[in-house]
Amino acid sequence: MFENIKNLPADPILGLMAAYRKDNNPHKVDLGVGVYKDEEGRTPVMRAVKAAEHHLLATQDSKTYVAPAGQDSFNHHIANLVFGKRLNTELGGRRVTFQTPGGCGGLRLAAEFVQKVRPGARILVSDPTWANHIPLLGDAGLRIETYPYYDKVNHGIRFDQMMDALSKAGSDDLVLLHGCCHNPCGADLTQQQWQAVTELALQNGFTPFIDMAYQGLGDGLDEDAYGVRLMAESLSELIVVSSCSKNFGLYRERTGALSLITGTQNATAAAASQIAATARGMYSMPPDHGAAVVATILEDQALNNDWQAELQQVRSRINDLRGALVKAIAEQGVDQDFSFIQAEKGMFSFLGLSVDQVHRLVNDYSIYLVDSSRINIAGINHNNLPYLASSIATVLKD
Ligand code: PLP
Ligand code: TYF
Repeated sequence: MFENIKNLPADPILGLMAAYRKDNNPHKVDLGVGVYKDEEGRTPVMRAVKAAEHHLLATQDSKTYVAPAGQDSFNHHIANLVFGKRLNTELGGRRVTFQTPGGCGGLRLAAEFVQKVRPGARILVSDPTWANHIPLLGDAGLRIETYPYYDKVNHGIRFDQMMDALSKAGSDDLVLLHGCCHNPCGADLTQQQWQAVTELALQNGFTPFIDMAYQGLGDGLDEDAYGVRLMAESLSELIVVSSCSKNFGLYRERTGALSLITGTQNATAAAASQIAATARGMYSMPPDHGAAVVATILEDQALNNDWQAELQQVRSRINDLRGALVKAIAEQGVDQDFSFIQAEKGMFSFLGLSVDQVHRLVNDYSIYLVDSSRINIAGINHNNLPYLASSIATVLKD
C-alpha cells in the first residue's frame, strides 16, 4: 500500500523555521514564520493568558467532552469581540459561532460545510493570498480562482481590477477577504473600499468569506473589525473565520472560531446542524484549553483590560518597527522608496526583492525570509536592525 508514495516538499514557511534554528551565525535574523516576537526575540505567553491558566488549573473540575461547537461561553465572547456587542445582539439567532482548532480548523470547517451544501462552489481569493488558503479550502473541494489584489511594483491595492473581477462573481460564488493585516502583503482595504465591496456583494449576491487572523494587530480591536462589522450589518449572508493565535498568543493551543450569518434564524439553525455534522466527520470536538483561556479572559474585566493593554504594546511595537525599518533602509543611501512599509498593517510586508536577492539574504547573511520577500516585521529588533538594513542595501546595490 505504501511502497510508491511521492515525496512532497515541506511547508516552505515552517521549513524556514527549522533552517533558522540550525544556523550558527550569531547575527542570524528570523523574518520567516508569522509569529510575534518581542524586543528580545521571544514569543512570550501573555500575562492574562498565564493568569487564566492558573485560574483554570485551580478551578477546572472536569475534562469531560465538550460539544462539536465547543464551549458556549467562548463562542459568545468571541462573537462579541469579532462583531462588537451591539451588532452581535442585533444579529441574534441569524449568527452562529463554532469554536474551531485554530483559524486553520475554522477555514477547513467552513470549506467542508460549503462543499456539503454547494458542492464545487467557486471561491475567489486575492492574488496573492496566504499559501495555506489553497490546501485548506481547495482540498475540501472548493474551486479556487484569484482576483487581482496587490501591485508589487507600485505597492498598493489594484482596487479597480479587483472590483472588475468581483463584478463577475454571482450568487454561487464565495469571495475570500482578509479582515485586516493582509497576509502576505500588509495592504488592507480602506473603509471606502470595504463599502464598495459590500455594495457589490449586495448587488451581485456573492457571499463574502472573511479570514480575520490578526484582529488587534493593525489599528485596534474595533478598528480592525471595520470590514467584518460593515458586512455583517449590511449583508444577509457572511462567513467569518477568526483566530486567537496571534492576538492571544495561543498559537499551539489551536484556538479559533467560525461564525456564520444567514438570512433567517431557521436557515442558521439548519446550517449549524450541518456544521456540527461536518465537525463530527473531521474531529468531533475542538481542543478545549486555548478556548477556555480566552473565555476566562474575556469574562473577567481585569484580565480583559490587562490583555488589551499587552495587545496594545504588541501593536505599537510592530507599528514603530515599520517606521524604524523604513528610516534605517533610507539611511543606507538606497534609491528605492520603502515608505509603503510604514503605511501597511500587521505582521507582514513584501520587501519587493527578487528571489535571487532573497536567497542572498538567506544564504550570505543568515536573514531568513520566504521567497516572495515577505518579512515578519516582528522579527526585527533594535539590535538586528542596522545589520538587516545594511544587508538589504547591499543586495539591492549589487
Ligand atoms: N489565516 C491567515 C491569513 C493566517 O495568517 C493564519 C496564521 O497565522 C491563519 C489564518 C490561521 O492561523 P491559526 O490556525 O494558527 O489560528
Ligand atoms: O503565514 C504565516 O507565517 C503564519 C503562520 O502552515 C503559519 O500564518 C505558517 C505556516 C503554517 C501555519 C501557520
